[in-house]
Amino acid sequence: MKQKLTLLFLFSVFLVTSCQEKGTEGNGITADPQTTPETQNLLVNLKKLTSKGIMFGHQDDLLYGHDWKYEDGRSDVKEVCGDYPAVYGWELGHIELGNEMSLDSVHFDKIRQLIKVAYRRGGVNTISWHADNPLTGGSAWDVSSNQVVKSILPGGEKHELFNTWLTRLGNFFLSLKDDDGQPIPVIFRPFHEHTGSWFWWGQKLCTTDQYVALWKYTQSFLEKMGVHNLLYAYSAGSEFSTVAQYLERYPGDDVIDVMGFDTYERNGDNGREQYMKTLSSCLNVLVKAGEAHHKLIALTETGFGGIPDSTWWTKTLWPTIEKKPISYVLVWRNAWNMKEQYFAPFEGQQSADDFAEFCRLPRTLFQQDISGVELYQKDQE
Ligand code: BMA
Repeated sequence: MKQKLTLLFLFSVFLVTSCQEKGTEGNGITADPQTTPETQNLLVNLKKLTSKGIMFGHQDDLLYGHDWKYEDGRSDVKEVCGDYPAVYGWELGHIELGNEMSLDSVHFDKIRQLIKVAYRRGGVNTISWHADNPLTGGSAWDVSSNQVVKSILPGGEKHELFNTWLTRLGNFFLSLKDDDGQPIPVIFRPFHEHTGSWFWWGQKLCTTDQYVALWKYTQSFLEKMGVHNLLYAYSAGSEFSTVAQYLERYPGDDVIDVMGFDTYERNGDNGREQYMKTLSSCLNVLVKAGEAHHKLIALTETGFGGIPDSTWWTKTLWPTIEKKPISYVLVWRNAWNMKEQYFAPFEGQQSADDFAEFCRLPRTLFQQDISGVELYQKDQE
């Protein structure tokens, strides 16, 4: 009997410690069990906000626009509809190299400063990371080797280099502080569009196990650095048609907070029909996956480059997403130095009036619609 009790005791100790090691005891809210209260509040409040509407997001909105860069207070979106987006996307590619400027020629100091501005307004910040290829030294789009992910995992020849890169990334996250020195929560969306094969972490460039290990390693590295202001977003391309396909490389409920995908309308025959069909079917799958795993869902990137359709916002995008419980829709950047690359309108652009109408819809949420919501405060209800 005594022996049995001892065994039982030892087994319980094993269970408790292994749960603690894996962090599975959690806080019941976010994937990282130690996230800051503001980050937890953000996730809880974003989930609630989905009943009110869909937030609009724009990549690099405050940094530059179609024909300007670094002008305080400016935003192409605001100039067209009178309000800032509710969600602000930022890009950290080249932070890993220790550079002062990103791959899009933007100073990381400026990004840090504007993340703070957006946070002060009560907006939501989300960060993508087109990290260079650590094995070849090429860009994120260098898919010449399928050994890259393997090479940066423990035991791989570029593992130490990757640790250095993650340290630089983590230091940036640690530097995001409000006026009181408290960490600013952000949604971190690395290794995105992995269902396609155009980035070194893509479908044909690594195995499922390697991709999942990459996520887990990254998250635990950042946690060990003391980074606890992140919600982690898993964001596929549109190459899936079932929940099983969507979740094929899902790192797990203990890693991910937000689920999403990226898809774009392209010029060409049936471009609009094709886009609406893909968007709608992927959203149906995303809704199911989100419900099954109790995750916040979002259309993490979309748009129609150059917006050659004057009613795109109210006749193509909105009818396809309006009934879905997504948290936000983010359109990509208006590159000041590439005149054809823009995804939000600017004054005089052919879809500007339609965008202003889209902004006025009761269920599209821009900055003023969410400023009163206090996304980072604990709900008093
Ligand atoms: C891409 C394009 C590139 C850019 C990259 C990272 O989709 O916008 O011009 O460098 O995103 O922001």
